[in-house]
Amino acid sequence: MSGGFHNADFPMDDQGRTYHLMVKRGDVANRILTVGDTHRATALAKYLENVHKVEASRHFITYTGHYHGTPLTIVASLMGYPNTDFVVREFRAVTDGPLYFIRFGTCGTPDPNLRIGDLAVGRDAAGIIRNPDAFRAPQADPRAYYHITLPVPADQTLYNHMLAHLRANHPDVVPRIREGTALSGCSFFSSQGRPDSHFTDHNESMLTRITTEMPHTVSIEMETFHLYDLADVSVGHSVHAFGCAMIIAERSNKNFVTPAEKERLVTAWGIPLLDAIAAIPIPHEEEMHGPECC
Ligand code: R1P
Repeated sequence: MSGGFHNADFPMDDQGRTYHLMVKRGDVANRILTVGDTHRATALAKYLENVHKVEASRHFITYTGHYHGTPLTIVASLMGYPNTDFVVREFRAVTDGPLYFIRFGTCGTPDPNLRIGDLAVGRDAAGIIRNPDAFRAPQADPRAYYHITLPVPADQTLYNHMLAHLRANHPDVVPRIREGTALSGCSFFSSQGRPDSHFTDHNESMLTRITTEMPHTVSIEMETFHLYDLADVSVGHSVHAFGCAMIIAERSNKNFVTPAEKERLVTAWGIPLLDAIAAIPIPHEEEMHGPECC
């Protein structure tokens, strides 16, 4: 139990732990796999050795250990933009050197050619943000209810590394990798175009709008855009981001993954991704931390 937090701008306790994730220096490695679900994080953390677990009262769970000898963190980052923000900023505050965030999420796809089980990889990412003001003003343009941001590209070097590593070491999964735009809604429901008879969402045309305005969209989920956005504005570009998500929903025909298939996909994609993350080259890594790191 913490004795209290200091500094309202960036609260930390006497032991240097952050307010939301409860991580301190030494708790986080520079290579990070971020997943939305605690079960996914726990399932993949089984592949780490010498694991150190930090569980925060808000249910963020941070596992740090070694993956085939390489320090690596797996975090259950929960859902949406605010939780992504907590993870990236609080991890950044307790680490040195470049940080590499690989998001491995779940998503729906608007593309009728993509299938449950494919891995949608975000070459770039854009946000779909509900505009509350539009709901209180007379509107002629139905697009005013939701703003689709400009796309932010993935970190090119990291992107190339991840794809090259998967292609070279896991050729069996390569045919199911689908590259394109990752769209991140501010909600699971309204901004992703899911009908809800209990609310006036003005989102009936959202999927059509996406396929028309953003025809290269491979995924709709809730975090990748914010991850890319934050990486892009990180001082000195010290934060690097790559986002991918296993497709669990075919939005064009309403198919949804079975629990057994979802569980299978966690390791079918998770292991190749862990392999690729562990192989991310970090310049001057030894000098950065010394041999005692993590
Ligand atoms: C919604 O069900 C959640 O699942 C997707 C969305 O982005 C959102 O976080 O990703 P995760 O499975 O990684 O949480």
